Formats: sequence, structure tokens, C-alpha cells
Amino acid sequence: AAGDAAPAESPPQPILLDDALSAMPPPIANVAGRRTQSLDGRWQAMIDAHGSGIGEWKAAWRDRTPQRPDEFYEYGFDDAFTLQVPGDFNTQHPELHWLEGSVWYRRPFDVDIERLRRQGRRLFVHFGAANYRADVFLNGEPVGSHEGGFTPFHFELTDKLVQGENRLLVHVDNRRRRDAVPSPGVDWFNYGGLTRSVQLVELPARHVRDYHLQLAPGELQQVRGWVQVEPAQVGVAVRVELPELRLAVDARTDAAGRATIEFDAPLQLWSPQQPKLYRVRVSAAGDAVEDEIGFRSIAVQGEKILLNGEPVYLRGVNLHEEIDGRRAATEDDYRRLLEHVQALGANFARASHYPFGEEFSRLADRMGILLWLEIPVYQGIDFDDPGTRGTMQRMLAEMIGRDRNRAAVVMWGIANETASGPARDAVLTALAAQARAQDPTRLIAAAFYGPGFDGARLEMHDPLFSAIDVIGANIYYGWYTPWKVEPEQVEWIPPGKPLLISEFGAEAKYGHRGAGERAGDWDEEYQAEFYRKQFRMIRGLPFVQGVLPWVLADFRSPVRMHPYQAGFNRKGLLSEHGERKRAWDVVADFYRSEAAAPQ
Ligand code: GCB
Repeated sequence: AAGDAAPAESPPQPILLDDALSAMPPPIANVAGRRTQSLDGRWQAMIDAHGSGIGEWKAAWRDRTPQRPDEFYEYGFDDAFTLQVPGDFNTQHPELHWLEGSVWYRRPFDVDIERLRRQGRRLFVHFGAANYRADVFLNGEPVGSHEGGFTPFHFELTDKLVQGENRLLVHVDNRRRRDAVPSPGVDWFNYGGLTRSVQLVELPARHVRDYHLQLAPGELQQVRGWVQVEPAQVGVAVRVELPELRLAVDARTDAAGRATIEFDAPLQLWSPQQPKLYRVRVSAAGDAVEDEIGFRSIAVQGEKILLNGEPVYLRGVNLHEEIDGRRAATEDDYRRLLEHVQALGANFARASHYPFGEEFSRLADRMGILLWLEIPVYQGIDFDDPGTRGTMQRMLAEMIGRDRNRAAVVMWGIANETASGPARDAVLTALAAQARAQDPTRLIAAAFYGPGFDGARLEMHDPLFSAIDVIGANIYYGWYTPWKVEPEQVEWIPPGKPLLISEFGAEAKYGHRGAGERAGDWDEEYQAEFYRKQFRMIRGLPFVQGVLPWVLADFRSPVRMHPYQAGFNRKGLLSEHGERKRAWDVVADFYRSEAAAPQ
């Protein structure tokens, strides 16, 4: 597969997006390392299928109870109908299974506001995620709203709290919308609700809000980053400590509340073979937060990807945040998923097509699994809509803000299978620039529709290539697209950058045997043969730096309506119950072979 390098594209000009970012509060980094009160557990719930409780008409958000004999309200909460948080609402009650609409969550909690005031402390409510739109109310008053189902957000409650019992009410609406991210046409189940943990976070009046501590690009023993103190004040003393190395670094904030941190250290680098994490303590203004941080470098050199300066081959797999027929939500869920990833012999996973819970990234840090995290900028996005653009921008900032200290995360994905056009090219170029500005230490990736055959030739073009570091090709030769030549005869024109086969897969029903000849038989042999054929092509392509089968396990998808599918996308190497199909061994064998190593 030799050929000419792809012709140079003229880079699209990023357009100025709406100023969605300036209105965003800085994230509270590392919520787990703070003083928190968990609001996980049972919440009172109410179904509002028509979404009528949100306006003035039914005004459920006022959370009133009748006081006089002639008073009544057409909503109410009791302990008989509850929902577990974290968790999707669809799979907790049969009547919610197909709901795409509104559900109300109510949770009273106690606060000693007098103590908080006396100690000059602030209280925030932090949501790991809520799919898709969340409107938050405290004691019958609006607190704030958030859009986007897979990234964290918070609101400050301090000034709205009363002594003793406070009532938190959350309206979660998971209707699919044309202007949303993702847009309606997704190939997964639209699990709604408070899918991740909810916590009250208590912080001193002035506190360490956020920090970014990673190796400086191109360096292996030099850390560069910053600490953000809120509210901003110039000259606040900041200290970063790595006790294991007996290291303490002092700095002072600038007028924006930001202190630059820079130091050299004899670091043992983080890698999949040795996922070394250091205990790091960040303190300022009497506040302190502890984290576990790994240090490693990731870079691109020509067509290669370098981890800690050495070429790496990414033995990957795609996965959805789903387990036991529901949205995965707990650390145990994530561990089970990542144990499958390790059992396959993979060193890399793509959280497709949205960031999973923070604990997933933290586990990957501890287990030594490289991650590609992406925002759900998926097929069908309305790039012309200014509101949609702002949503993408905020999501990207929320994703990066949450995980930019996780060594495991090596790639920020900005899109999957979006078709080139003026608005799309400009918006995604701007998102790539935003990602680089918010985190100059990681690679920017996007997945594209794989190339079609021109005889034996495969060639990819996209104006976005110049804006990103790693190109993903989703190829389905032998499934959606027929092969035109034998795999060894393919002439794939090098794209001039590292290429990942970011998706390839075929469907099979677990336990269903056949001759392996026809896609429409849904047999395991066809799927296994599909992979054998792909690997025959891939092993001859030197610019391919990794592969990601689609997908780890069968997952729920309402668009899959064949009786063998029964509401599941059956491209899993595992069934939805974790049983291994024949294709599992084909992939595992490839990962043990010399072809799955840097060439
Ligand atoms: C794709 C999408 C993925 C789908 C997959 C399929 O290209 O990126 O979300 O699930 O194909 O199975 O069709």
C-alpha cells in the first residue's frame, strides 16, 4: 500500500463562536478530593411525560404543599415512587422504559447555614451528569440550568440556603432535539436522568478551584501547569507538593487568580506497563486538595504516535457506558468494563461517543489503560445553529476541565462521522483550537467516515485533517460496504498523519452458528471472518498506529429492529451479558501478534 502523500489541504479558518465560554464558571477540579456530602441514594420522583411542570401553568418547580382547605396542586412527591441516583431513570421502573420526556427528582437535605456563615464557607451542588437538560431548583426558586448529558456541572447554593431542611428539585428532560448535542439520530439508548453522582461540595470562601499539572510538551522530567484560585486575587501564595519526591513548589497568583507552576523532577513516568501515580497536594489560602496524578508524554512524529518518547501501537476497543442493560454508573460497573478491555489484550479504549463518569478515567489511570475521550458531536449535528455551537463549546470545556490531570487520557475527540461543509469545517476547526488552548498536552482526534473504494485505492480527504493530530477512520468493509479487492491488494494512500482504524465491526448474535458466508445470517463465524479479513489489510499499513474494534459488547439501540438484534447493536465482541463471541479470539490473537506493535 504505497502511494503519494495526500495533497496539502488549505486549512479552514476557524469562525468565532458565540462567547459561550466566558459565561462559564471554572470547574471544581477533583470533587472527590473535597469536603463533600453525598446526595446519592433514593430521590423522590415524579413523571411529567408532557413536560408541563416546568412553566408557570403547573409550576411543579415551586414544590408547594397545600396549606389551606381550598388549596391543591396537581403535582406532589412521596416516598412510594423513588429513583436511585446515580442511575438512568428508564431502567428503574417498567413504565419509564421508553420515556423520552421529563422526570422530576426531589431530595431534602439538612444544612447548618449558621456554621457555614460563621466559618465563611460556600456550598455548591455538583452533578456528575444529567441527561439531557437539567433545571435545578432550591426551596422553590430556580438555581440554574444545564444542557448536555455527559459532562459535570455545578451551581453555588450558599445565598439561597435556609437553616435546617432545604429542598433540592431537579427537572431532567431527555427529549432528543434537532439542536442538541448529540442530535436525534443516535445509535444507542437515550438513557435519561441523574445518571451520575450528585454531591454538595463545601469550599472555603477563597479556595483552590482548579489546576492542571502535566509534563510540559516535549519534556519527560519537567512539569508545567497552573493552579486557579477563586475568587481571583493577585499575590495569593500557592504550594504544590509531591511528598514522595520531597518536593514543594511555591508560586503566587496573578490578577486572574492563576499561579504558574513549573518544576523539574526525577519522575517515574506513567505507562500502561507501569501506571505510576504520585500523590499531589495543592494548597492556597488555607485550602488544600489532594490528587493522584501520573506524568507521561504523548506526541505525534510524522505518522507515529509517541508515548514517553517511544512509538506506541494502540491496541484499542470502543465501548459504550452500558452494563447489565442499563447506563453504567458505579465504580464497580466501570471496573468490570475495563477488566474486559484488559482481558482482550488492549492498552487503549475509546469512550464512544461521550465522556463516561470521572471514576472511569480515574480507574483507567490506576489500571494503565490509555483513553480517547470525545464529546457527542455525532452524525447529524446542526453546525449552523449558534446555540448548538455554544453547547459543543461548553461540553468540550467541561470534558477537558474534568480530566486534564488524568494521565490515561491521551486524546480529546472533537467529532465522529460529521460530513464536511463550510459550517462544520469552521466550527470543528474552532473546537480543535479551543481544545489545544485548554490543554496543550494532549492530541486532538476526530473519527471520519472511512474512504470508499476507487478500484483498489482508498484515500481520505477532509479539510479538518490539518487542524487535528490523529485521524480516525471508521471502516465497515464487509458489513456496510463491500470489499472491492482482496485485503492484501488494497492501496491505502498515506494520510500524512497517524491513522487509527477507529471503528470496524460486524454483527453477530451470540451463540448463533452458521457458515460465515452471509451478513444477514447474523452468525458468529461471519463476524470472526470479518475481523480476519480486516487484519489481513491492516497489518500491511505502516501508518496505522492502532485499531479499535466496534465494539466491546452488544449494546441497546432502538434503531436495531431485526429479530436477531431485538433492540441491540450486535457488533459486540461480547454479548450484552459478557459472553465471548468467536471474534473475541481473533482480536485477542491479533493483539498478541507482532503486527500489533510499533513497526
Ligand atoms: C458507526 C458509528 C457507531 C455505530 C456503528 C454501527 O459508524 O460511529 O456509533 O454504532 O457505526 O454499528 O453502525
